[in-house]
Amino acid sequence: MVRALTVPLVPFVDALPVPQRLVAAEHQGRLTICMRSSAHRFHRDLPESPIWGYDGTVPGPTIEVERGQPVTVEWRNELAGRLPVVVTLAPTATDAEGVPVQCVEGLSGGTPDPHAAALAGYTVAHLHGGLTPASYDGWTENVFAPGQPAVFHYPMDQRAALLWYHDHVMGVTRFNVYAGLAGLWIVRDARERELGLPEGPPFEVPLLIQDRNFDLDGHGRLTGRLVHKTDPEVMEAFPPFTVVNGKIWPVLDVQPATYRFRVINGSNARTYRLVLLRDGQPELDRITQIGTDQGLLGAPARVPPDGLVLASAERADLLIDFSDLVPGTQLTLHNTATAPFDGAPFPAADAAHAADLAGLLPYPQVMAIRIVPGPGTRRTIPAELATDYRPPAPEALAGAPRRAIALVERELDGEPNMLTMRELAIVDDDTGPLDGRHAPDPRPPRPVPDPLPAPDPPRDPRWRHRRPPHHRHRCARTQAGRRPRPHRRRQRTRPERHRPRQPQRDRRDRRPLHHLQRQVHVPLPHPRTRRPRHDAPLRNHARGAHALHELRHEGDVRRPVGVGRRGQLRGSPDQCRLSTTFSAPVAPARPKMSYPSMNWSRPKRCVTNRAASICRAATSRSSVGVE
Ligand SMILES: [Cu+2]
Repeated sequence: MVRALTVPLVPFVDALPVPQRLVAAEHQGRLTICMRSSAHRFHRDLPESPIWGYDGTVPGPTIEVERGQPVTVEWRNELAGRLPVVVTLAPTATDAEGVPVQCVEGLSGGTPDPHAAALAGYTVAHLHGGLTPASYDGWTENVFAPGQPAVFHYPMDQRAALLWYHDHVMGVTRFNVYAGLAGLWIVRDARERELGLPEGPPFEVPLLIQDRNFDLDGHGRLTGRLVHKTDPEVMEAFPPFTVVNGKIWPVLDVQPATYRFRVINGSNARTYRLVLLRDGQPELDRITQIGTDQGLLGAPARVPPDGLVLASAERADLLIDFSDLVPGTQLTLHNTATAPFDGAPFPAADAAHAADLAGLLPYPQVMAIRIVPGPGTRRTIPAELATDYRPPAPEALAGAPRRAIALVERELDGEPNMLTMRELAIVDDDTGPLDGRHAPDPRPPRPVPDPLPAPDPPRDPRWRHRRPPHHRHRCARTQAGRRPRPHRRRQRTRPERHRPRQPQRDRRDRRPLHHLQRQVHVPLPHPRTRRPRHDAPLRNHARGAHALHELRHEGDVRRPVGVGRRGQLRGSPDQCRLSTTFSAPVAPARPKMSYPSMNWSRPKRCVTNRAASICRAATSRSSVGVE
């Protein structure tokens, strides 16, 4: 029997927790973090949830480091017991009332996955965004067992930015992160200090935004046990409750001053479009974006008028001015992005009413901000921010080779589809403008190559997914100016849900690949990456950075994009339209990259108009997208 929630949770009753700070310089650059099984209360009215956490907390401590001061972390795996998450696949996409099961609590008739339930605490820590030697990067296969420690050295030779560390185990990253294994990592540098930006509490506040769901007991009460639920139509989990720093819909008290928020979307798959409201009206003008994944922008930027979009693992450095507000004023942060996010616009003025069951967004609330008495201090924002980063000039790109890489959905007979990355074709170096558009390929269409056998034969279909949750690696740039490609919005309405199942093709067409709506920068390998693995700090980027970085890391998407000879075709450009090409100078005689240990197959079919592309050759260490 499917149980229903009888006691709803009340928003904005828990104070926003600020994770414990761990300043590396105060520990001579040597830190110890223990992964522990523990208990955590996600909401005042919830029982404690069993979790796995770094130092036993959700999120883990926020590690703060200085650029140029190496840090050594001893990661101790002290996890005990089995995965504290119930993983399930609901038998139907909607419940008896036509409500999508992912919008509701509990298992929705699904049975707990015995494979997930049997997972012991094997783990590996990965610093997302770090320029890290391969041996310390936390590759998905480099797991260590409960009881084992691992000592990782991080050079921290990179720009100041908000990074995060999280579990990275092959195939189960999404479950381990969901269980709580995530924390923030802040790199600071001299340039930031010159700007006098808020640093540390109370005026610098990290916000780790995630979505979670919980089980119900026989009386419809939340038990606190974490539930990772998917359904037959949506392979990612899009849990209903928004959790910030480990609390559902918390509230933060602020003084009438300018605050700096280090925001990261740490959800497995959900994209957020954040809108700040006061009395139901958007107040986005209070927000100035000063940084992104890779640190400070060149200049401050306004957030887009319909809200700040953050995909999975994406970060934003924001200054929000509360200095003109009187104590007692309350603002709320709302999410207007449906899931899977298709880029469909939603007016910020309606953000208070953004709830959309069909869009797997039952609760748009994220958190509240309450003004309390205090000295009013308004901060002047410098017109120039970063001085150590310049995008490549168009002239510098003039002679650059182009690579075209597409995200394509690979269809598998009798099984869920998978999203993969494919190199499509080489675009001539000297034709076509480098304006972000793909020049039409004058060559006649080529037949799609026959499929090759997949490297890993599928096992339990529930462990394979049509659209894996993932996050991408992006370069320093602002949210503004992004323009999602036009897509039909998912039009599922209640009556439609009761219609007979449509053919697979049509079903998928109604569910556009939301991952493709936004530009993704993926660096291509360069000669440095050919060094032997043991002494190649950047080799990881030759391998991992070509792949979409997803929280599942199973098979295809983690596979490197093969960079073949010029003119070699691995896909069908007529079937995989490119939205963007981007290139940068590389050595003309760039050697062919090969990955003898990595076997990869071709897609059975590329999906028309579903391919976005990125092509980017790494020109310098600082421009390398990192994971
Ligand atoms: Cu990551």
